[in-house]
Amino acid sequence: MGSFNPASIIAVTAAVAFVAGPAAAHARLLSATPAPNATVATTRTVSLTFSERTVPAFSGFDVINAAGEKVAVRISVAEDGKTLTGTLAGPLAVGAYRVDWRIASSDGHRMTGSYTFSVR
Ligand SMILES: [Cu+2]
Repeated sequence: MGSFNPASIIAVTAAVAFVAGPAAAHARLLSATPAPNATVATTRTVSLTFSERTVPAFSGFDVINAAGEKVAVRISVAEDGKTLTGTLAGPLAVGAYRVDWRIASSDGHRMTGSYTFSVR
């Protein structure tokens, strides 16, 4: 117990996080704009908010039009790691869209999901 050992503290923290993991840090989609199943005026941004911090390197989404084509989108992650905002090159055309999302939460769990919305 004499010398301070950062590695052992990290190991203990990791073990506690592992035990507490599934209930404590499993991310799920809380809300999105446009909302799932919504019909909205055109928009240039799509944002998704998750219940836990996501790992940016493994998190993102695609916006797919009715023809099955991906719409170019530039994604940024909020400082709290929970909200992913995609900025489109221009306003979305009228039509139906699907958002396919994939995230990793800080406990290492990966999740995917999808929802649709329409632009009128
Ligand atoms: Cu989890």
